[in-house]
Amino acid sequence: MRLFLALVPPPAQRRRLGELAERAQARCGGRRMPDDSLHLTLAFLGEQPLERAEAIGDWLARFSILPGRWRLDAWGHFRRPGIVWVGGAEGQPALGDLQRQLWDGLEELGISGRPERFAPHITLLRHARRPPGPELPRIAMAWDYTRVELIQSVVTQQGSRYRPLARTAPPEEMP
Ligand code: 2AM
Repeated sequence: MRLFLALVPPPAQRRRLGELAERAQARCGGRRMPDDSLHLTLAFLGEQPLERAEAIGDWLARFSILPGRWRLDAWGHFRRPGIVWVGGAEGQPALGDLQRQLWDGLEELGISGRPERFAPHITLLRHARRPPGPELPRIAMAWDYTRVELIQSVVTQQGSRYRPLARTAPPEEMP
């Protein structure tokens, strides 16, 4: 099973990201991510056997994260695969801390693949023909996140579809 850990936007942010994807597609072309597939990948785990998927799900369900706010204010572009994304300015260490903490746990479960660099982004378009330009709307969003999800990516004729398998425990109450 092809698995990844991600933050999934709450409905209001998802709608706003969908509108941005629409505008971006009008300029850049390419294939738009469906609104219900929008996410921020924290760890890509690749193909894993079923037993390991279950072990990851059990581990995640016992794990609770420090809730945080990610401020989104920038368009970006990975040229080679034609990915157009939105992300946040530098200087928001909480997401990097969360990504490291998750990989520490994954490595204890025997999973490898921690990337050398983590560039948090939400992919809006794939196979775009042009980069985002200045005519696209300015982005000023804040996303309050409280949980991480384990998601299975299932390849279909219409592209990848995502199926949530497990999630972190609710955040602990402050003492
Ligand atoms: P991205 O689109 O956000 O850049 C599920 O496939 C998610 O895992 C995708 O959102 C993708 O990130 C990421 N992903 C897919 N293949 C990957 C790979 N080989 N290495 C790292 N991340 C990957």
